[in-house]
Amino acid sequence: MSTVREATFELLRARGMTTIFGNPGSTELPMLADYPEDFSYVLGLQEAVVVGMADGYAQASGNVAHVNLHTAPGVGNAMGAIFNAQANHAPLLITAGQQVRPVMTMQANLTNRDATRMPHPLVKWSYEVPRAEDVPAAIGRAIHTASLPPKGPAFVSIPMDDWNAEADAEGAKRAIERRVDGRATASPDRVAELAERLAAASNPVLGAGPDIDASGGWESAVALAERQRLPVWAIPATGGGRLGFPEGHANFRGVLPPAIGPVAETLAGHDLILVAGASVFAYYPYIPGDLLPEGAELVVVTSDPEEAARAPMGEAIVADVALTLAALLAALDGESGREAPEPREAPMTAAAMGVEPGTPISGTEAMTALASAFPDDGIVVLEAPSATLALRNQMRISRPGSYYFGAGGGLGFGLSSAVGVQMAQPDRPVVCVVGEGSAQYAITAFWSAVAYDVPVTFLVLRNSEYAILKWFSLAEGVEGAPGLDLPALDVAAVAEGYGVPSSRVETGEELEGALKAQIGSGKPGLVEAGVAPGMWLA
Ligand SMILES: Cc1ncc(C[n+]2csc(CCOP(=O)(O)OP(=O)(O)O)c2C)c(N)n1
Repeated sequence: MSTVREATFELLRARGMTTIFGNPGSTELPMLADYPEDFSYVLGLQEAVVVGMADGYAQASGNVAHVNLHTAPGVGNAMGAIFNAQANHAPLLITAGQQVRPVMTMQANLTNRDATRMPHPLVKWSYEVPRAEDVPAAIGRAIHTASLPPKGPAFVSIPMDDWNAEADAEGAKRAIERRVDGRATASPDRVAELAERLAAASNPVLGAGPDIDASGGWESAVALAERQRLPVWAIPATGGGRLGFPEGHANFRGVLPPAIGPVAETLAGHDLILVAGASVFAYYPYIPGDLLPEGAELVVVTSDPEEAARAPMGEAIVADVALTLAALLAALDGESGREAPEPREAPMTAAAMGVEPGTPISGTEAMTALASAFPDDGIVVLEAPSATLALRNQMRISRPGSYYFGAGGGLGFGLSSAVGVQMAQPDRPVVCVVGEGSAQYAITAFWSAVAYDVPVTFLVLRNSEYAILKWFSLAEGVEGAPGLDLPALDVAAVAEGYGVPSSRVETGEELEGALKAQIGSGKPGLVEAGVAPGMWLA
């Protein structure tokens, strides 16, 4: 005879899910009792950090990550991070504790009174088990749901008295043995038709989205661009949690602007716009204009039926992105006679742009220093809004799985997901580039990095303001908004308080030296750079 808890851990073990990210409360303790030795528990000190770490871990490992939250208030704290995980297509099993069944109806303290409704629009499935013996099957179902395209969070609320109940051995066995796969291929006719159109187009272009990387389609995207001589744009930074194409490749043109009119203007002259692995598009701010350049057709390949359905223009093929790119390559079978696009120029250094080294460090100089200290196998986790474009331009990241960005736009993803990414990729140095404002939303992630000896390099860009919001004020014609300055925010001191060794730098040279010393040191560490205010474009 085994308990529901034993059967559930057996199921998690069978799925390779032996790490649980959590912040425990009284309602979770029965689940955590007699915690098996082959499982690890990663404690986050606030639920946004718990989910953020799991988000990074899930994306960088490719597997479903398990998050365990405290009943209603824990789920409440986690909501912004769950919003991000949904936008990132991060597969998460989210379990939460619940009062014991006998006192739920009288709503005893800590009862999650409407457990399934609470996370509802942010998860693919939200469920509370009707009977204790259904827990393993419900958790199995949530794992399958999270891992099927579009990947995302699935939620199960579990009354705390369920864990010690007797398991339904047969039901649990069936749940453990099930296999569910979800990499759907596009119909061969549709692929053949798209291949014909691509071959016949006079000036086609590829828009590369995050699910190219997530689906393993990186090499196919490169081969397609090379053989078909396609210039390639990254989809707007607002919607791209990962890169879909090497940004140092000769065919790469840059990052599309995030607004309606400017996207069409940027792509003017192209007759066929093929977008892979993205929504079209995560526009922001609202700048009206044509959705597409005149005479252009757009076809997007996405594994997300919702992305396909809600797009305001063009055609969509709902299928696995990597498999579809590979099928398209096979159908094209050969090289196009079109001329190869002009190679993109190398990034201009601060010196070449005539920017004098100085204090505070200019954006370009800071990103040049980072690019120079960054190792070939490094991974960037980015949440420094006003530096996003300069970083993409200066670093030109060119390996798969090397860039993570909170596609939802909710701050707090940066620090926390960097810890999870590093745990999933222990052999690659992770550099988390974060604004001093953004750092505050997940500040306790520093503690987890130290507690679990996760050797992330944190680069904090201190410009003493919410620079991006000042830029938005200009774009929106807003004057006199309060709350956009951040004087005297000392992240290095706070990080030291959590045990992260920290240093402050005021010149580009110091920054490069400090980064080189810290990256690859095998320990978490922080460099805080005093940088120039304003939006950095290159
Ligand atoms: C959870 C959440 N709250 C508020 C915001 C709004 N917001 C967007 S950017 C930003 C400022 C970020 O400041 P900082 O990290 O210092 O970067 P900078 O703009 O100076 O580059 C804020 C508050 C948000 N995106 N997410």
